[in-house]
Amino acid sequence: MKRVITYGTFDLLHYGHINLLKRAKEKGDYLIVGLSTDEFNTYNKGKKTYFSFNERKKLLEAVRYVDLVIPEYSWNQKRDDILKYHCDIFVMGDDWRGEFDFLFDICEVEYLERTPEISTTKIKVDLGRIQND
Ligand code: C2G
Repeated sequence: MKRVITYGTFDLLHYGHINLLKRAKEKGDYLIVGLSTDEFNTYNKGKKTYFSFNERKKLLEAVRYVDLVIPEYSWNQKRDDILKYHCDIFVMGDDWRGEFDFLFDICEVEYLERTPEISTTKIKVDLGRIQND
């Protein structure tokens, strides 16, 4: 069984996230998602999420490509996670290209093209415009 792992905040889950998860799953048989906790988002990523960790976790667990959701609480847990869950491939969107090459010694590292035109930020801006129209 080929095990794949990826990480993210996945707030306001959208088709760009789904495209990433679909392609990540296609790289193997089992997909683990390291989901950023509320604390990690606030204090380490400077991200304010609309949905809480538990709400985002429920949404991801409903996605057919996702087999397991684990908490991401630190920038430094990836190596331990990959070893603990015996992951063969680490996947991230290519906005992170190069950032995780240091994991090459324990697994394959693949950066997949981001889906253009969609982002959580764009959704928030567009919704803000609609409200003000
Ligand atoms: N993504 C994508 N296309 C988009 C938007 C996002 O392919 N239009 C991908 C990102 O490249 C990332 C994943 O979807 O691989 C999750 O995106 P975010 O929730 O924005 O993740 P991020 O905040 O980049 O957190 O330790 C790694 C971090 O937790 C990654």
